[in-house]
Amino acid sequence: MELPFAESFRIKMVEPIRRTTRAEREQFIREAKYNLFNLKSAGVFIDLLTDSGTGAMSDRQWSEMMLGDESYAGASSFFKFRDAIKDIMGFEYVLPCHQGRAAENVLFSVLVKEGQIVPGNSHFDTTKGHIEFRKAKAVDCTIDEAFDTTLAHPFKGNIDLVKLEKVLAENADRVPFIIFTITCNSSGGQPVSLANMKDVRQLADKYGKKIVMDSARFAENAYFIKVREDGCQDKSIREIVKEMFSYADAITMSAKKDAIVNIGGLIAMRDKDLFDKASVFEIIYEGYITYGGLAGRDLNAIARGLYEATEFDYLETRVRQVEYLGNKLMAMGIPIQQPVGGHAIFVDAKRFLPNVRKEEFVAQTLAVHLYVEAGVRGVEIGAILADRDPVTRENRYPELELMRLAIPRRVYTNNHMDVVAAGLKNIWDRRNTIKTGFKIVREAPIMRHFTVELEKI
Ligand code: P71
Repeated sequence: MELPFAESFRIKMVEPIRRTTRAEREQFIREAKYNLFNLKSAGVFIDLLTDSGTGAMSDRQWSEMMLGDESYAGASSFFKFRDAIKDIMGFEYVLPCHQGRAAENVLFSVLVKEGQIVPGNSHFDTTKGHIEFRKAKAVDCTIDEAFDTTLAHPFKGNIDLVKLEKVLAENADRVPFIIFTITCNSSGGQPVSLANMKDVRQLADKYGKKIVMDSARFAENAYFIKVREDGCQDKSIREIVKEMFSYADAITMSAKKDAIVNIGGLIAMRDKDLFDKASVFEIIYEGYITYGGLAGRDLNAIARGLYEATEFDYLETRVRQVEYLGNKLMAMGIPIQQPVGGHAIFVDAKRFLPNVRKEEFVAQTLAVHLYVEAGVRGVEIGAILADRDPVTRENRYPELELMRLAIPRRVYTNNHMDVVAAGLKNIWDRRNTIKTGFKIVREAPIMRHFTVELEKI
């Protein structure tokens, strides 16, 4: 008999979680104004709100926490952090930051000016937020295949070269850089191929532009390259990572994802001049350049996490759990973004709930139903997250209404995945009875999804 696949870790410490009753959940979600961010985590059984900062650190990472050097400047922890980034990613200059959006804030303070255009592959919302906050524009150049959830394209994070060249040709002097988000969160945790990175590099060189990579899930991207891209099967994850970053001038990273820590982020770059300029904003916004809002112990844990996340066995365990849930849902006929991404399952809410109008927030409606049904917290990646147009203030309705089920790293077992699948199946079976969604009663002027308040229609 062939031995089945099993996780490449065993569990040394556990944290109890509590099942709640349906009546409790109905009350909790009402009190939360139907915004899943407003729920107390104690009222959530399986928390798939995000894979960001929610992973389980390894025993090695915890021991690194004890070795943290908490000196204000020049701590050994900083050098451990810097050397790990240089070794794995190949960048000379590094600035720690307290998380991903802080890295965006510091780097974009140098690079993005009013009236500019930043093309990329479905920018993440904080990235777009930091671009738009500076009165610049994010232009999505993702390949069209990414927007058809039924199409099993292996690299749905790729940039469409024709779309990109059009932006570059028409706005040559208004583009400060091109941004790749790896993996592309907004299109479903979908990877970018090495071939696409190489092609975009050539275009960038033709127009004299920088490439920035938003690298929150760079290791998952490298895993997909290894298993899906022609000619890459025999390359190691570390070799692929080196090659990916060889096409970038600078990166921002939320270390809360693929560095498997609870807090942290970074900027890395090749150019000393850019580093000097970014250091000024680093000191204003984050802290001194050798700690950037983090404790020495955090820097140590990130350094160790970067090595663990770039081991094939870890990545295989990680991505196969996401696939496990995805395969179960597909077998039930539930529409999800295919192929399954690296960190999450994205349920196609428009196809799941065809009777709910887009103005009533389809993906949010599905997420509320799933919480009430099974105590599972997902998140809306749809019209609420897409926010209003900064100029017209009209609601933006994105092509895809997705409910994301993000799976924390090394946290849940496949039994938990079974509960998620069964919960969704129950809703799927009564989907035709769900005809109405929600209306917004209060919202913030930017990034409204965190604090929005809703009412049932
Ligand atoms: C995710 C997050 C965290 C999040 C953000 C907003 C709403 C809900 C959850 C954060 C990312 C990301 C990419 C590709 C930059 C950030 C910001 N993702 N780039 O997916 O996915 O990083 O949270 O550390 O500031 O749940 P930060």
